[in-house]
Amino acid sequence: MMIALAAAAAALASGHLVAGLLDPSSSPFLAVGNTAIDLTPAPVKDFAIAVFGTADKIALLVGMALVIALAAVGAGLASRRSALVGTAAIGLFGLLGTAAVLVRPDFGPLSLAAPLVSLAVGVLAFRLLHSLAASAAEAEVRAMPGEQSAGPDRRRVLLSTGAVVLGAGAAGLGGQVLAGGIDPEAQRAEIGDLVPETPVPALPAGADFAKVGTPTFITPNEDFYRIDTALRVPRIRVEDWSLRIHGMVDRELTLTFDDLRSRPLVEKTITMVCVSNEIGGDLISTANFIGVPLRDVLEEAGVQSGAEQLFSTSSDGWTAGTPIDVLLESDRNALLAIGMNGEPLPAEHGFPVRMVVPGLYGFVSATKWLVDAEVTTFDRPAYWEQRGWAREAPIKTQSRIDRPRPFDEVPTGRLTAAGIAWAQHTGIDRVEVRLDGGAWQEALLSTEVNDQTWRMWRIELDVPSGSRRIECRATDRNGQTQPEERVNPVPDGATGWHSVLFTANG
Ligand SMILES: Nc1nc2c(c(=O)[nH]1)N[C@H]1C(S)=C(S)[C@@H](COP(=O)(O)O)O[C@H]1N2
Ligand SMILES: [Mo]
Repeated sequence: MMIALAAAAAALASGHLVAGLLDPSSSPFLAVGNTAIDLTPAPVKDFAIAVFGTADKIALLVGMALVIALAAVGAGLASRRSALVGTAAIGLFGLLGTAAVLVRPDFGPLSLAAPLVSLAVGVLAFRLLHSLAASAAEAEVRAMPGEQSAGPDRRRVLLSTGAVVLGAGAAGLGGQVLAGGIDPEAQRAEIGDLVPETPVPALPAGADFAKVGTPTFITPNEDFYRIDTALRVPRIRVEDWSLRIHGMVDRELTLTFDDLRSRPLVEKTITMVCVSNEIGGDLISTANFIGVPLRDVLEEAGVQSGAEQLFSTSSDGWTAGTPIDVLLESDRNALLAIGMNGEPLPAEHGFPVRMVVPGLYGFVSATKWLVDAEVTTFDRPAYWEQRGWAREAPIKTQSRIDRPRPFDEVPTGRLTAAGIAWAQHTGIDRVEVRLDGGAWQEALLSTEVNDQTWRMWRIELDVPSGSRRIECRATDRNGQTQPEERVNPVPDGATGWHSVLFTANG
């Protein structure tokens, strides 16, 4: 049992080490995890995001490790007599890892090395320890009571197993360190602060109501929500990075990071939101994005008639399809972004280059670690469309209550309620609030920054003592009031009014 566990650890760790040396994303353990993410049905993924939030990836890896350990224990127990079962089990897991690496979108000729080494080390370690243990047991049986046995003894088996576990630990750590060879932080430091030629105007006074409980208008980079399918944040060397724009264009373009940086950079304040955001959820954030207008780049390439979408691909093979007509709108301000709040993009937010399209949910527009952009028709479904989500997904008008919080206890009487509302690219016209299903009252809105961003609201309410329910609803500049009907995020975004239960005392 111990032997099988040690062999499994050795297999995983050696694969991780070789992957660290040659091609970090070919680590069989991570590849199985990534493939699991890609194959997971959307509802399960949504559940994982809802339960574990941004810790969903850790949860997956820990779960995988537990499954492998259990399988190893089982195989170890079944291998008491013969090494066959254990060898077969390790071989099976090895092949699974190899298959997972094979189907990775960034599969390259060197990628097979890691899973194959992993398979070989696993089988070898297991057979070696197993035969050692077998002969130790045999020697013990043969030895006369009180006599020293002639063959290898238990101690040696234990020591060898320990050595394999230690070796596995070292190899695993080595793999982590080597995979970290490209250090995004060092590269970001080298790029330094980004100074746009057209910066955003200074934030107007009264842009947020943070003092009464709304978020700050600009979300600090470290607090910006993060959603992606990447178990290991892609690490891209800036010098190696380029973006190919091709397909239904008159002139194919290949842009390097320097090409982008040497263009006149613009800065735009944009609120991004994830389609998986539940009513009242927090998958929404705002930043000053710095970059190159995507529309200019598309016009240089010359979009041909009949083109329907920009099919963008990340370095780790994730894809999004964005309607071309949206990207070509003169007031859309879609960006090839290289900066966020004055700094180069953080690694988790797409370093070195990502797309940002105001007014569209991230899954159809906000490709991080962008490396390829093909102008094409809608015939080709992108990552989430293949999994049952919508092809086109404009952001729905929404609002959220931040104060009071659910189950707050507040003093009876005057209460300041506050929250946010958003209708990117259309703008918020008004937010209304009501208590216990009573009459709607209009809230005070924060100063508008631009129509691509969220807006904060606040209102003074008279709250009688007892259990209370507060609701809010927003109306956008097209006159559309958000519908009361609750609809789940799948396939194109949740609807419904946010409500919060609280108690007034005294
Ligand atoms: N490469 C890549 N880009 C991606 C994704 C992804 O899984 N992989 N997720 C998208 C989704 S669903 C959203 S909501 C936004 C989130 O961007 P953020 O993590 O910077 O907030 O990125 C988009 N870009
Ligand atoms: Mo998303």
